[in-house]
Amino acid sequence: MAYTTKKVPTTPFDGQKPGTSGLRKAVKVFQQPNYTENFVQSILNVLGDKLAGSTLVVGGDGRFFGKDAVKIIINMCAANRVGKLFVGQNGILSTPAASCLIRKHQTAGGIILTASHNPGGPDADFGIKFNTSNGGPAPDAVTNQIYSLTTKISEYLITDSPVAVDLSKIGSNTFTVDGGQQFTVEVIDSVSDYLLLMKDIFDFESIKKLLSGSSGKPFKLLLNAMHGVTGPYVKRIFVEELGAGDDCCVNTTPLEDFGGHHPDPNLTYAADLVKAMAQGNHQLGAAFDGDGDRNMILGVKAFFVTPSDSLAVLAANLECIPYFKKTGVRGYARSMPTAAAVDRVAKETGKEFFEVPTGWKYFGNLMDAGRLSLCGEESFGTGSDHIREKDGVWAVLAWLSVLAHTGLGVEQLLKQHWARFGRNFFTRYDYEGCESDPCNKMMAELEAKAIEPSFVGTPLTAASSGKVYTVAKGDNFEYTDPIDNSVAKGQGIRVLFSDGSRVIYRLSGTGSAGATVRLYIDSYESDSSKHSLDAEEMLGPLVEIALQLSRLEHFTGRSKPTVIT
Ligand code: G16
Repeated sequence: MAYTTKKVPTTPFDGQKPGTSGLRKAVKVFQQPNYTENFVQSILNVLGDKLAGSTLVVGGDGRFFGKDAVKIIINMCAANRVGKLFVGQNGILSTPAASCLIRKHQTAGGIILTASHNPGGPDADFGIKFNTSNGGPAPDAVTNQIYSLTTKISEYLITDSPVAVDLSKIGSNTFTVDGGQQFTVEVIDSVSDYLLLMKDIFDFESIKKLLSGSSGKPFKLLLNAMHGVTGPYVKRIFVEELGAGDDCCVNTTPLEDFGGHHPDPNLTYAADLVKAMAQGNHQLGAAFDGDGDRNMILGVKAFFVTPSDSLAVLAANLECIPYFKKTGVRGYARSMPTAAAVDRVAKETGKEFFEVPTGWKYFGNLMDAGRLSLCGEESFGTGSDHIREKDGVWAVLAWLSVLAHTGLGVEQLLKQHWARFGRNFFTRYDYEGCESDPCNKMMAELEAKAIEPSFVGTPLTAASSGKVYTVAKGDNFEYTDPIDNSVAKGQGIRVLFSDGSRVIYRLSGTGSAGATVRLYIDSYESDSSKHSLDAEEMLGPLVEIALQLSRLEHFTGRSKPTVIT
């Protein structure tokens, strides 16, 4: 089949600025004529002279509007002289699988269609994210460039008629554009390459043995794919390859609206998993988000592993994973609001440690420079330098490897870890869907307080308990990338106390409208007699202080958070 290119005149749309991870808006915003096309053209233009003849990866989490967007991207790539696209079958690719493919085929990058954990459907959210040739989310410099192009765009290129590709059929399709240029769309199995990578990283035999109970202990696994993209991955890897049995996974059919739920693996939105695990019949439970990069880990009777602890426990046990035996373990990192549990593992094991702003993109340079092996975030993200995205399925395989190696249960493992390193109690309060203006005022007022020199040394008292915390430092977090010296300013207000506890305030960068306030509380306890105490109780006084200090109720009108994790 042959196509010709047409130039379509267009005008810029306001607000096409990518947030923490890509452009996320309501589906209806993306469906406006030219809206998606403008953003895609700006992504393609950012590739400059690398665009002609390039190869890109395209796919997404299967949410509503995803297939339409894949078709638009195919037609625009053909017209923009891209040489080849790898497209997941039916437009499906988990975010980790897309990162894996970009790296494996050494493509110029990839376009990932997801709004991650945000709900899907005609009245919910959609998102487009550009990943660069290292497989990771585009860094700020690139997303700023894309945004700048969206503010000036005057035309986009697209084929005169839709490129005839059947996305349900695996295979290679080549077309001629403008009488000469060859354009290939290779529709690939969404899981195969990712599965090969996992088999290369982990000892599948030892995980199989654990899951079969042949090591002497019965082991049952429960995975909840939340009707997101991980369903096919979970079935192929855990059921077909590792023999875990069909009943090890639920909600494995990807749905365009995720069954009407938030595909967000936390205690609130993955309440089904918590309920099922509470029965006590499974040794490990996990849930994943819409695009498969987040994970939540639970032990028997729904014993909750905070993402900060999950990172620290894996850091302390990496030697049982063949990949790290091969590569060695370089440094560890976490995002700034993530509880500081992994810091102590880094210190004890003499590894380099980095604290970066919220956003997986900030880990990329460190990994590319060979200084970072394992990292994670409080927002249920864990991953390593095997790819440049966080990776939900990888995290479960890593946990199973550690359980197989140590012979311990999840709770036992955590308790041993705390006894050795101490425990970080952590909680995050989210106030979703607030009005933006008052939240911006609250952040400005907080920043003014935090950077005032006299703030240091101020005793802050929780009225209900009389517990006093003394301010050691206040600032708005700023990060200088040690590899390219780029600076990210204004990454969250921090109030650090003299006992090592921290209170952090940020506005989310992944919402599609209004503002979401995130309040993070982290406190360290070395006394093992207190490690089993209730986290909410332990953190109560700090929460009270954080709310007083920010006058959050005054600014947002909210007396309670929407979600506590
Ligand atoms: C994205 C980023 C993460 C970040 C999370 C929450 O995750 O990749 O690095 O921690 O958003 O960001 P925010 O607090 O700004 O909402 P995902 O899973 O949504 O792609």
